[in-house]
Amino acid sequence: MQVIIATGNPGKVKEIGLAIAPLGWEALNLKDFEVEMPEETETTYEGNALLKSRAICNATGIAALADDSGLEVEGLGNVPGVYSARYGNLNSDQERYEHLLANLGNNQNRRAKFVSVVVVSHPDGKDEFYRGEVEGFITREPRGSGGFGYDPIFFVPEFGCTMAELTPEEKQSISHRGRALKALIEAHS
Ligand code: ITT
Repeated sequence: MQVIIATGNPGKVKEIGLAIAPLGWEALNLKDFEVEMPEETETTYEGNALLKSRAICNATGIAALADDSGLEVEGLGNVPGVYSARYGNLNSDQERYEHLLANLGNNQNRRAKFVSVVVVSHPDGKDEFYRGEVEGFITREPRGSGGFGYDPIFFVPEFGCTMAELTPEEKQSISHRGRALKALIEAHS
C-alpha cells in the first residue's frame, strides 16, 4: 500500500519513516505532490490530525498519514498543547522553548507530557486513529541536539536525559509518536 506522510515538519517525516518501516508500506513524500496542508482549525489533536490526513487523501486519492501533537506543561495549565507549533507566535523551535522556559520560570511543578494522535485516512473513506503519550519533566536549561521542537527541554526519566540526547531509535521506543505508531503497526499485524 502507498501512503503519503502528510506533514510539513521534516522532524516528523524522519520519525514516521523509521517507525512505520515494519509495515512494508511505500511511504511517499508530501513534497512530491502539488497539494497544500490545510490550516489547523480544530481544538483537539484528533480533529487536527483528521483534518490533515483527510485533506491530503481527498486531494490525491492516495492514503495519507498525519500526526497532530503537542507538549502539555502542568505548571502552565497544560499549555501549549494543541497550539505547540504556534506557541508565542514565534518562528523557531529555539525561540519557542526559550519562551516556555521563561514562562515557567522557577515554578516547582515541572511535570509535562507529549501527546501524539496519528490518523491514517484511506480513499474508501475509512479513518484510523491512534494515540500515544509520554510523561516527563521540563528542564531548567536546554540540552542535546537530536530530535526537534521542545526535545531539548523535555527530561525523560526512563533514560535520565532529555529527548534531544536520545538516538532516533531510543526516542522512538518511548516517545508519544513512537507509541501511537506502534499501535498502528500492531493493528496491521
Ligand atoms: P504538521 O502539522 O505539518 O505535521 P507541525 O509541526 O505544525 O507540522 P503540529 O501542528 O502537530 O505539527 O505541532 C506539533 C508541535 O508540537 C511541533 O511543531 C513541536 O513544536 C511540538 N512537538 C510535537 N512532537 C514533538 C516531538 O517529538 N519533540 C519535540 N516537540 C514536538
